[in-house]
Amino acid sequence: MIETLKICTITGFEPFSDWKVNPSREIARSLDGSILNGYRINSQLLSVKFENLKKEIELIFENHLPHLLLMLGLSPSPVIRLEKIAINWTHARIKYNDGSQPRDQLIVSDAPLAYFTDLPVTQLEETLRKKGIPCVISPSAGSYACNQAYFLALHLKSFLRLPTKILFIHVPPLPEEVARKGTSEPSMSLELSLKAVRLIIESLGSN
Ligand code: PCA
Repeated sequence: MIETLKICTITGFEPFSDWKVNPSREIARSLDGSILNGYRINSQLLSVKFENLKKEIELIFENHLPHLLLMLGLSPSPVIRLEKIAINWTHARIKYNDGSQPRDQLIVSDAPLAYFTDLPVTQLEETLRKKGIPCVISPSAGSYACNQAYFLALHLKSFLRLPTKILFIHVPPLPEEVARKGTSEPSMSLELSLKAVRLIIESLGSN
């Protein structure tokens, strides 16, 4: 049979800071190998290592050249955040896992200051909220590893004129992790965050 499925790559991050489990990695892992709405999904793990991220992003395009690239990360926010913008600036409040802590730096010199996603965030936000999943369009993916990875992916797409559609989605921490830490941070179950990502893939179609 002729393979007509398109490729969707989902990235998740390794744990960092005082988080022992990163839901973005768990979601990416659990969707790996599945077929959804005409997409064959593969998942890729990204590190929270400042110097490694560029190579890791390049390898995604070299090895898979996905039609759709959904990048996931953890953010201690009460809702799912659809990141509209990646900025060309890094300013780490906490250390990366490799011990580095870049401050007030461009991510790529001689590159634009920001990129927008080319996916319809307004429509996606509406879709999730109609299904009872709290979600907002976010104007900032931060200035740490998630924004760095998002910017690098959107920059590569623009520089090489790749057709890949790219979106970064921040998910809240897991309730089990917040319980372990004993803080009053917000959380969302893995099931609900996973449902949100599945709904996004389903509503994007495969065209
Ligand atoms: N969240 C961090 C980095 C890795 C992750 O899952 C961020 O928001 O930058």
